[in-house]
Amino acid sequence: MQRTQVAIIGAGPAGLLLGALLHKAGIANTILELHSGEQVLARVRAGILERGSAELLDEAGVGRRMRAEGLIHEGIQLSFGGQRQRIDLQGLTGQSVLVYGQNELCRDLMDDRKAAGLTTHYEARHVSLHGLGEPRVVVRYQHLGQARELACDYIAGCDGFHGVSRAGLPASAYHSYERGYPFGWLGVLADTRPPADELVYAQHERGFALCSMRSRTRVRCYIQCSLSDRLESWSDARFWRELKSRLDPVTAAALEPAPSLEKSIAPLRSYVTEPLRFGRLFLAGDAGHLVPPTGAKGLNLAASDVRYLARALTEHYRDRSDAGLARYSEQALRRVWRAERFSWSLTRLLHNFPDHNGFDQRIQQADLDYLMSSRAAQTVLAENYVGLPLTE
Ligand code: RFL
Ligand code: PHB
Repeated sequence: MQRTQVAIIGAGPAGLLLGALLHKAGIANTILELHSGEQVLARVRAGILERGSAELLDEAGVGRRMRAEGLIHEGIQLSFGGQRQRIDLQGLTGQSVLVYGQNELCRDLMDDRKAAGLTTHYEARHVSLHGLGEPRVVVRYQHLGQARELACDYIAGCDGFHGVSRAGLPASAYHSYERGYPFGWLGVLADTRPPADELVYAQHERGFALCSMRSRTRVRCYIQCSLSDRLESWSDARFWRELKSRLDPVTAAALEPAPSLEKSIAPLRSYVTEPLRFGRLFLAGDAGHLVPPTGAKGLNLAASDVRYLARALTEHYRDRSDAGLARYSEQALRRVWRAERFSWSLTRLLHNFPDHNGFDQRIQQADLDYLMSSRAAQTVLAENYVGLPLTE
């Protein structure tokens, strides 16, 4: 039987970052990941880091490439009614955000973990958790066809929305709150120049669109699509045509189509599990909650959960105090719910809801109109977008 202090399920950003922070604090940890490292790195997902998330990566000792290659963005652009208008994040809040791909961040964390000689078992199948209410927990899994066991003090469930950590709990152990949306996002990654220096979020009668980027030569663009849409029916040509049709003329003219490097469809969902602790199991990141990507909050919430959890585990081992562990769920959920509220409201502001009537559409227009005419309303958006402060 192998033994560690903290077993981490999942090598996404939450699991890898937690592993790095625990290692810095001298706490032994082992990660079990369902997929191969290459598969984890092949997923194209988030791109925007709040200051607090970037600082946490510095604290974990893996911020060097992010600081060198990440793009600092001091504003975002809103495109609607044929025009583009700027929200001055820096001017309104004194803060900016960093554009740095989630897979680059995972690569940095994986390289660092390897260099430090820490154990990660990739392709760990059939993970199951045992004895969550007892002093010593055991994780069973299969690796290369062999049954294995890992004994530990605590388990961090960082295995995303479809993971086993939450799924293995009895339904009576937690409550979930959920809101589905009647649409998804179709995303394309392509090597072409971004049509603007900043991200462009577009509200249009044909549906939402977003021009994001990974570098000055690589874009990540999204359009709102129907839940029944299939990738096969979206040729590159059709995607770029549809995207342009939803943008203001200046942005549309600056966008040069290029072959897609990756194309995927993601449904949008809001979801929260309460609590985030079950005996010796703690959920962090998408394993405990989901937000629609409109507010760019998912990865940043994973980082703030992990920050609270790493501090609580450090207090446990270093100071022999369980106060942080007792507070974890409540503390993390408070920040989660604020991000849920923001992500939901930005989704509502910018998307086309098929069941909305003329009244709802006029309210949406009035919301945008008010936003662009009120510094107070812009400050509300900006302070949420750059990230609300972390409570101690
Ligand atoms: P992940 O990234 O899903 O990682 C979970 C890991 O657990 C593994 N796993 C298992 N391992 C062992 N046993 C099992 N049974 C397992 N089941 C699963 C998985 O293989 C995986 O490696 O969760 P984590 O670490 O909590 O990270 C969360 C973020 O990935 C997510 O919140 C963001 O990508 C959300 N998101 C965005 N967040 C932002 O902060 N800013 C953004 O700009 C942003 N853009 C986005 C996004 C998500 C998107 N999609 C796909 C909905 C854009 C999109 C399109
Ligand atoms: C991205 O770059 O993938 C991205 C950026 C901002 C969002 C969502 C996704 O709100």
